[in-house]
Amino acid sequence: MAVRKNQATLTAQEKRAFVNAVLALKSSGGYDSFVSTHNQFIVSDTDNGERVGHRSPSFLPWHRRFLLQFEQALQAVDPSVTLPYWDWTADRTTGATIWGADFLGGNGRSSDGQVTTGPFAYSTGNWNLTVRPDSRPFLRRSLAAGVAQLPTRAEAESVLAIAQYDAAPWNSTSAGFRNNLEGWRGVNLHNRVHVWVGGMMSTGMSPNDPVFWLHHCFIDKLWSEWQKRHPSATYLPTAGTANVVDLNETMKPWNDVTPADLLDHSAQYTYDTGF
Ligand code: CU1
Ligand code: CU1
Repeated sequence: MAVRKNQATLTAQEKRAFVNAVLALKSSGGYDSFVSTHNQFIVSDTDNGERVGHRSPSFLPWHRRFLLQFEQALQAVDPSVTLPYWDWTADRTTGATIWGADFLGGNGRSSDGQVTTGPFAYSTGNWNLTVRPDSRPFLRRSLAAGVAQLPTRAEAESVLAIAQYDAAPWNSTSAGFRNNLEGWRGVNLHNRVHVWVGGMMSTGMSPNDPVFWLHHCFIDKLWSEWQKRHPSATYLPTAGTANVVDLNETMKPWNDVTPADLLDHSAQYTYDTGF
């Protein structure tokens, strides 16, 4: 059984294995297809009739499936690797070890936002952005610039306490757990973390920054925790809703998996601890 761990508890060897698998996927070209897919689903979320990846109930199952596919791609390189998660309620400073040169590297420099330390620095030659919003090929970050504070544990707890999964009109104005977690409403958890990191994380091409996976792994863990705390609550809407993915409807781009299929992740992975 694959166990997903808190990145703060990884050994030096586990950090190296994760980084090396990511770099191997990048050099084989596989990594960039994840960036394209994510960006395509940001765009089609607003352009097409059906909302899938964001601003809709399937935000959580869509990313759960997306992360599973990425984790399997890493495991094809190194079967020992699982996705680590970043508990940003605990590791909440620009000096936290997640930003170390032995893991994800640090903040972007002030002149142009370029990350210059760690394995994803442009100068290493290993991390050139090919799916990118403009001609700049380097990873950019501006930690704590777009918003000063990451969400707190109390804020996360307040969202976990919301008993209903989602609500009509099933979008970025909805009440319910999903939209409060996604961050269009209320204390703003997920969206705020993208803005706090800044640079590529503030764009639809956010998977260009490997911290994307650790952020979304924690979002997935919060959903998992919410499922445990509200055992009688279910994914909504269950059926017959235009323009969003119902419980038993397949999701693009896979077309072979429904939210119902993804509710129980225990056969594929577990988390090391509860929240
Ligand atoms: Cu996303
Ligand atoms: Cu996200």
